[in-house]
Amino acid sequence: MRNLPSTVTILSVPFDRGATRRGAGQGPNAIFGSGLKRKLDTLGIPYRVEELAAPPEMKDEAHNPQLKHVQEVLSINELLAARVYALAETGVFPLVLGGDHSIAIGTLAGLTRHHRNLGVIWLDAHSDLNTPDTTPSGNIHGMSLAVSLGKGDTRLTSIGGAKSPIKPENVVLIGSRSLDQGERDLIRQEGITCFTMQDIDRLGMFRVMEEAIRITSAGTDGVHLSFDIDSVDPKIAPGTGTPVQGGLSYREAHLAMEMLSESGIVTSAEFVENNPLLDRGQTTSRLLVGLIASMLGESIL
Ligand code: NNH
Ligand code: MN
Ligand code: MN
Ligand code: MN
Repeated sequence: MRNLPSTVTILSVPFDRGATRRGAGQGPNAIFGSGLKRKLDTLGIPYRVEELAAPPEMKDEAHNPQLKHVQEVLSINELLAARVYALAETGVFPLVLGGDHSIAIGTLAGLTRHHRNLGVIWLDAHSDLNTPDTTPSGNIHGMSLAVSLGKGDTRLTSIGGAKSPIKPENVVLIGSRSLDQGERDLIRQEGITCFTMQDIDRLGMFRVMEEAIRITSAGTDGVHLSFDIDSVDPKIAPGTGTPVQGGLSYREAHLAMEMLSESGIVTSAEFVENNPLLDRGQTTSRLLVGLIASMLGESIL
């Protein structure tokens, strides 16, 4: 029952200017340090590794407290969008390692140049649906999904050139438990499917994932997994900048990855917000290696 992708390109994105706390920029190296390559070798998955150069720290000419470090966010995401687009065109599986979640802007911009109708599974304690008008923090990592739906600052929404923006009916949020008012409004207004932690408690992760797989694969030409490690409970995944209690258990997170692998629908993925400076040893990085392996087809039996 193993569904292994034919070839993977790992794009390491050491960028953390989309968040307040620094450290997620060291996330990719921590994941490699916890044995990702060995794991892929064991699974027999051919892969290549590329690292995007983080932009130099720029002086924000017109500093906007509602859109912090926008120059740097624009610069890394233009690079990332171009790279992801090229990879998707050649048919390899792009596996992006962050970095904070603002890099989803570039990943999705690149993907939606290739896919006309992309499904998105967004596993996160948050929904990242803020805009400069609604953001409580000014941090762009809290805006990336809104940008990918075409909402927010036009410099951000136009990254990657002409593309097909994500359609709200192709998006499923899973693990939500910290939503801002503007985000709740947008979820309702756009009719985005949102499985909160309460839904997971009531339905169980198995049914939630069955639904998520059905919704994101219906009529789409690809499915992207955007995995924010803060979806997992901070007791199990302490190495992240904005931990929120009451998250996914170890098994719930793995079950989600295993079901995605079995379904065979996932065409690209990103794993973000791993902050080794806040980790307890390598707890979070090791967990990520296991989750990535499950998503790529590792099975228990
Ligand atoms: N919603 C908050 C904000 O917009 C927090 C976002 N932080 C995240 N998102 N880690 O996944 O600032
Ligand atoms: Mn393709
Ligand atoms: Mn996020
Ligand atoms: Mn989050």
